Amino acid sequence: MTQEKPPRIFAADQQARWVSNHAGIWSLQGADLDSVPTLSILTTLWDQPRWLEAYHLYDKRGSELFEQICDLPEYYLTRTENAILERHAGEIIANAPVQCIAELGAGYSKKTVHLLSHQVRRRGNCIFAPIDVSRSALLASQRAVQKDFPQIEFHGVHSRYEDGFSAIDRDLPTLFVFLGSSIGNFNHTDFPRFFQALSAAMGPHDFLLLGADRVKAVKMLEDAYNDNRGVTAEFILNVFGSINRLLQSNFERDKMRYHSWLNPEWQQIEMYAVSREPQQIYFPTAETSFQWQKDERILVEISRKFDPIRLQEQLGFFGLLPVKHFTDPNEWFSVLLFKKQA
Ligand code: AVI
Repeated sequence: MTQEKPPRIFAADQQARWVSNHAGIWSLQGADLDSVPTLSILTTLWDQPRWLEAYHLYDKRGSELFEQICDLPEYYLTRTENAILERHAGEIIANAPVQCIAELGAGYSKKTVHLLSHQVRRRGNCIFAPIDVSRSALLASQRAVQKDFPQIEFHGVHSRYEDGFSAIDRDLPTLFVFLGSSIGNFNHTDFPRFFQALSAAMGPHDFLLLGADRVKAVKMLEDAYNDNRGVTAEFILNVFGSINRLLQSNFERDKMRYHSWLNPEWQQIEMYAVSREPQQIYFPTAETSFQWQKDERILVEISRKFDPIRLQEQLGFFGLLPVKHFTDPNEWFSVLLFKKQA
């Protein structure tokens, strides 16, 4: 463990809680990022209907498959959002006078590079604090950012979103960045909980930049989540391999298929694993099992689609005031800038 002094991104009462075991990467002392998944998996699989929380999808293979999804011709989200950021990063940074950029679920921080380069150009310096539960993603982000922007102070925060953003000093003007329409993967309970916690953690000089995929024609949406090459199906069904490793369960890839559709009332893509035959699923570590019936669906992920104006109004109730709305020529995707109400 390296004996680094916790950086000034952390509030004074948080400094002692964060430790570094790799220069520039911080973790909460004693935090066990693996303890919650077991309980989450078992409780949601015993719900009616059965479902899973989306974060289980991102084991090593899942993260690789998601990277492949981002490059698929049908999956317009990543390239559309990237083009919006490339075009408007200067204006975004001009409207958000901050010293720190904190990215939630940073992944490899590919799109954020546009913001970092304008921040450096305009203000000369910057702290970049990606927050991610994946250590390998933080290390990859660190390598890329330190190579291209040696003047940026990099502090990777290895934690769940809420632990990470609530530790950041409220007096340090910060732009929180949450891209990729990841808010679409929150259900109707997690969504308000997330924005309540984020807004409470934000200081009076803070901003939020949010990427949100928009409501649009059914075919385009359904194709984006059911690609010709079957990468999305592989990504969704891969979660059961990861559950098998964690819980020594016996889900079998060959005994399930992928199904997705746009639920028009909820304006969300729903992604399911469907059992091809009746099967008993055992969880030896928890000494329990359930019968997965033929054609019974497990909801693995939802991806909600948004009306940007309504979203702006909704976030106003959390004390987040709209500053600017950026979109692409087809109006497929929105990047929204908010300011925390002082
Ligand atoms: C990460 N998230 C925003 C993606 C989405 O579009 O909802 C996850 C995804 N699932 C299947 N394809 C992409």
